[in-house]
Amino acid sequence: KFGINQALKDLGLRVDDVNNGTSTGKNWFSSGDVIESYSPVDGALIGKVKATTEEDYNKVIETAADAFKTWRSMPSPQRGEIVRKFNDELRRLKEPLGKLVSYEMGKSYQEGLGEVQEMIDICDFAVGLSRQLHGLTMHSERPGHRMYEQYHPLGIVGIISAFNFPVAVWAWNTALAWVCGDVCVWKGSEKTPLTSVACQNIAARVFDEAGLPEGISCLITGDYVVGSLLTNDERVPLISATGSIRMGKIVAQAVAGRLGKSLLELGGNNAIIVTPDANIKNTVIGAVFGAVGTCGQRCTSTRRLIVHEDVYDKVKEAVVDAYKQLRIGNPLDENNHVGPLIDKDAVKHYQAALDKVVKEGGKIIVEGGVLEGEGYESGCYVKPAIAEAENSYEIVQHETFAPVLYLMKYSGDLENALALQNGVKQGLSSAIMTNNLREAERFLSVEGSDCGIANVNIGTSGAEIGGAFGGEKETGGGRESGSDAWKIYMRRQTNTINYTTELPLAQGIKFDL
Ligand code: UN1
Repeated sequence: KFGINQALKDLGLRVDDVNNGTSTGKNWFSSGDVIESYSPVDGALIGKVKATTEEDYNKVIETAADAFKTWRSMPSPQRGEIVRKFNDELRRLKEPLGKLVSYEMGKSYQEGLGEVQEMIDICDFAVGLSRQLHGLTMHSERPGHRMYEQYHPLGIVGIISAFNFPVAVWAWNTALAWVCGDVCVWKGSEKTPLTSVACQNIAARVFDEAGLPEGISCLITGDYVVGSLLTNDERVPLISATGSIRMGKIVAQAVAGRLGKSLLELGGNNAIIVTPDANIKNTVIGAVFGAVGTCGQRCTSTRRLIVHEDVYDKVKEAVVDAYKQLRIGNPLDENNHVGPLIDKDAVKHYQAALDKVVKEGGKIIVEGGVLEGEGYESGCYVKPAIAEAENSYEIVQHETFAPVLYLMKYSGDLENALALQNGVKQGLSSAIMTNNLREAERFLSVEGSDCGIANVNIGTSGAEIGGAFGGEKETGGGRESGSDAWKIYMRRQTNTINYTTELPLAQGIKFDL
């Protein structure tokens, strides 16, 4: 049903192999415990893969290190040409891959396709970038000297990604890292192992057909145990990790302990400020998509709606009304807006958040609950909920990866809304809905939003790949995807060349021998 077996077949995942836990992709050696992948859509076992053991891991890293010697010497526009070929394959396989993302992760098919589109977009970006890895040139203070800087590949980039964007976040990293001349070792989420294998197979085939060494793209599978092999490994100069703040703190300390580089994309607690000058219709679309899209499991999901008292009742009514229209069910059925949460653990966290907000004094205005009965057998379908709450509540201060939206009121000046918006530890995405230029500019000013992403008249989620993506404070400070985010994947070198017959010293120092 919904063509899942066909999608697996199109992606080269042989169903019987996958089901026996014997499936092995190229450039991926895994011989450890079996990881089972159950779909949150219908609870079915989709397939099994084996976890990477320490021995497997070392083999992967050696293969990657070996591949780096070839890859780093290839001119970057030629590396870009390989990324272009990889992108051709993504375009060809967009539908089956989008379908597998939807089925294994639970986001709507539209969003699954959207995620593959993000992969395609970042690859296009990377191909152009492959001719633009510019350094600056500068004027030397010494006569007959030239100074410039250049960027060299780093080496092995370790990528740790989360279940919620099981393929796009890998691509954001790997497409840039590849044109930069790095080789990648990817640990995808153990909750979505098959999408990782599917991607790895696509990449491996492209490299293989180009006669390039295996190891430019590597996959390791498993939980935090295999992740910690990567984060503690001195052979891996950069770790790019996406996930919870808790995970990020562990990764950051491990990597800092060996003075490696880390790029962290951690939790958000994203708010939309709705001012008296907001367009209410657009506010509702932005807020509802932001809160319930991907079943509230985006790091950019809208968690808080901060509404001015003058429009509070109107906005509240419109949003509550919109929630009544939401259709919850199989995400592969395009009539549904909201699919399941990733697993039953996530359902527990969702329920605990709703209990907690009530205990702290919040008022539920759109009832939540776990859905049962036909079509909901997996036990992962929940009703998106809204609670009126105070920003200071402990539960509001934390990111709950579920469709729970907190509604709060502000009065008076925008400054009061900004204090609420910035009054959390996370700093990923933020938005203001207003037609008032002064308010919009204040929101974007130094006294405005403290987040890595600040939007005017759009919601908090749905960033395009062209901008640098990431956030401040406990979100981790990393930037990936567009703009100049590529620089972290390279090492910078400053070069000074003397083309005279003398050796003048800098700062005019005399040193006569
Ligand atoms: C994430 O949730 O980890 O802006 C990334 C967005 C997406 C990416 C989200 N383009 O919502």
